[in-house]
Amino acid sequence: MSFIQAPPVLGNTFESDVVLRAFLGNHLPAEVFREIEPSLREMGALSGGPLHELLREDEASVPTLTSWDPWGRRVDRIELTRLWKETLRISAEKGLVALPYERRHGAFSRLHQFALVHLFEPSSGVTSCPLAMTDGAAKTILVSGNADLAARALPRLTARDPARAWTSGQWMTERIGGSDVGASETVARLEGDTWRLYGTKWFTSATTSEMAMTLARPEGNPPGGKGLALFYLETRDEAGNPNGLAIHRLKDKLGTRMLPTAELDLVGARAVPVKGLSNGVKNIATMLNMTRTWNAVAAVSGMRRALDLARDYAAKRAAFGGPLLDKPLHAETLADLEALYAGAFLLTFRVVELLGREENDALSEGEDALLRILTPIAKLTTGKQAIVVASEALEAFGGAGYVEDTGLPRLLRDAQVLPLWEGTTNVLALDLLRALTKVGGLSPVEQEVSRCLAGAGGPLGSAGRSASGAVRHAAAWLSRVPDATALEAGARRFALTVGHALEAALLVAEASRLPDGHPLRHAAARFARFPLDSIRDDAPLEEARALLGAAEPVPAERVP
Ligand code: MFK
Repeated sequence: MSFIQAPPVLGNTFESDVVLRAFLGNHLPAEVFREIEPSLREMGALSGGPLHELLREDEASVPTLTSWDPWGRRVDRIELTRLWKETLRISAEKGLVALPYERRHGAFSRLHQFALVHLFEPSSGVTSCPLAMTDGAAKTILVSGNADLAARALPRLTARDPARAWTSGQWMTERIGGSDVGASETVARLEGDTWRLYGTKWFTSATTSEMAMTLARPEGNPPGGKGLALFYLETRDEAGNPNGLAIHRLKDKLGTRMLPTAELDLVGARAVPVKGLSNGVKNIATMLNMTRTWNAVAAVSGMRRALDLARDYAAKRAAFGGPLLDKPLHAETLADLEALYAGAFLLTFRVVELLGREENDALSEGEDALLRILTPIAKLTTGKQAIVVASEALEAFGGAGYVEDTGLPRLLRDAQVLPLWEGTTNVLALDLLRALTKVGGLSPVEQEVSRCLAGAGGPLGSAGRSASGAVRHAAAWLSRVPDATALEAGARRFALTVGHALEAALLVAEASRLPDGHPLRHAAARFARFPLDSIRDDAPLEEARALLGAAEPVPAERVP
């Protein structure tokens, strides 16, 4: 019998996640941690066990669209995969959206929710997408002050009974713009006393959702994002017929393949304005900030899963006379990825912690500005890191990482969406500049870094100096940048520098609270040796333009 390699296996993913456990131990009151620990242990067992097995069995399944019934009636019915039906049921029962609205643990309810999401997400087949939008819709309706909508939708969006629970879509992208949402072409017309929407939405994720939040321009409104209004619509009427919607087709995507993403026409869909008849972009920003937070959690949970598999494989795969884990270069490679994960986790869960405090009126002075700034930073920084970790994890499996039926390529495909949807890296870098203008500069970040580094000595002290040096450089660049063009051109390098510096600083803060030898202390020291600072003081835009050939657009009639 020739050699057969044992595949990687997962254990209880809560018990094996040293970073999650240390963080919760440091940030939750002991009685809250005691109360929620059984739910986390149960989710870790489910996600590392039966749910992961179901994901592997159902790996190749995709949702299907049936446009017509046998008698010629338009039905536009989407059939979900087996895993999706199961994970939607589980997520309702476990309260993955409901928990922060029930507020059983006050400001700590968000930590409980997102710790569960972190464990659930990697085995969910990206059900996290509709859950993120559902959470975003619930919060947006809640803060809009629209009592009628709150009474109708909130009990459904936060239901724990799967038979009653709704999910929500977030339909923004049109053919004309995914980033430049203000250019949207969808029109809202008041017919009698009902608003009806007409237009095309080009990417509608989780199109099986019972409701959606969307943008449309009331007739007569000016162009731009201010002229749009935020609307609520239900996708089916009482009889189950589509509410003025026609689904064209489902997208054939690189990843998130179990997630039904449709192109659809709004052909007189009945809709209700959520908050006035203008300022649609501003009003949907609450939802965007929520889904961007979910995005960061999905990024770190994907990293954890890739590393769990790569670590287990390295322990059992022998080459050149011993396990891979004993090879100095393999150990170095995986350790760097572990440090990346730890930094990304702490940045993301700092946002989660602040979000919980904001929703329970428990923010300290200046922390509202910090939350506004950290949300785009966490989204853009972790989205990029998730791809690095997934790609390296695949490489750590050699050829097996490139073969579909190992399930490993999915890790990379699903990571690739994270810097792209909910705003690309560049859009988020520009959002950071928008946020800094609103809050009056970078000082909330500088204060956060100082707080993190206070009292750190020894190896942690030198790690802290790397973090503070990078933030100082970012602040200096921001104060010296000559004009708006140079500011925009440098925005991505600036944002990533601030993101990496914050991760390093948060690692130092966390490690300082843990005993010598704790893995997070090693992660902090290792992370600070990464190049944190990517700002270039002389990055002439003319050079970039010359390099691109200052391309004159090819006239449309010459495009083949
Ligand atoms: C597991 C994770 C799952 C995640 C779910 C994925 C579901 C997938 C569904 C999608 O992909 S939906 C598509 C996602 N699309 C985007 O994220 C849009 C990306 N584009 C942007 O974010 C643009 O920057 C933006 C549309 C906001 C630009 O629009 P405008 O009209 O040029 O914005 P403008 O004029 O700067 O801002 C308008 C107002 O909104 C301002 O307020 P004021 O009027 O008071 O000044 C801004 O401050 C405010 N605003 C904008 N972004 C904000 C914000 N406020 C708070 N937070 C923000 N993020």
